[in-house]
Amino acid sequence: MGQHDNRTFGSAGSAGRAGDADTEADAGAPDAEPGTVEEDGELAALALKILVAGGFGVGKTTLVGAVSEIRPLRTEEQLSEAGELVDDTDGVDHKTTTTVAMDFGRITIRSGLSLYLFGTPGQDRFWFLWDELSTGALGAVVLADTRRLEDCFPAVDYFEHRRIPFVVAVNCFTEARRYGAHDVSRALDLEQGTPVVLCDARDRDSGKEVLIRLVEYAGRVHTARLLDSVGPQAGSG
Ligand SMILES: Nc1nc2c(ncn2[C@@H]2O[C@H](COP(=O)(O)OP(=O)(O)OP(=O)(O)O)[C@@H](O)[C@H]2O)c(=O)[nH]1
Ligand SMILES: [Mg+2]
Repeated sequence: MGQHDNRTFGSAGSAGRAGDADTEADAGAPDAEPGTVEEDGELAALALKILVAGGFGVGKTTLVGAVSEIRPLRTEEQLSEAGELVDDTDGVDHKTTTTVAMDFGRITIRSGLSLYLFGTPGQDRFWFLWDELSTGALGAVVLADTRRLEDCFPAVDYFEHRRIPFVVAVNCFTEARRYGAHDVSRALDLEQGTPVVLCDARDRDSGKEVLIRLVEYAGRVHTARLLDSVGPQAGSG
């Protein structure tokens, strides 16, 4: 995997284009490039690109679908016998489909601020898509299931190495034992300050809260980096 370092705060980069993916719905992607200024001088809605990542079957597609105000684009395919050899479906027996390219949705957080949501595929064989999907992302949500916490290690590693700010959102499946945010943070050996939130991926308000936490956190991280980059004299004048 390439070592891209693609962080832009306030820019959605190559966000928002569904391309020619074999999709099940028209995602309603906006015509205007995200994060731009309208010609009449009005500030266009700021659109930020957010990734929704995590292990197989943790609820990424569910989360994007729950919060999206447009009909989400999905690229689900049946889990096949051929895929059994390469797909790790342990612990997710009831699942019959899997994301093979990406999910796409959009949510307006407040007037003038929208998020474009890109759900990643959960299977290892689609890792090659991650660099493309993460280009220009403000930050990421790493969904976790406490019954299979190790499944989100690769996503945590991925974002830490690329210095893409992320929050860990524990999807509280009813059957799963509850753990506090602190326990999850320790178990994942997260860098200090990385937020851990508990959520229900099926619930719109819950998903929205996760996204707001991420935007606030990523905003702080990017601002701190910007101040760092202008040196110690910043803020002393
Ligand atoms: N009980 C419960 N079921 C959930 C929850 N979130 C998702 N599910 C179910 O779990 C299954 C997996 O959800 P998906 O959203 O497809 O998971 P995914 O992470 O997109 O899966 P991949 O793309 O294949 O990696 C689906 O059958 C959902 O209905 C949850 O919070 N609670
Ligand atoms: Mg999915």
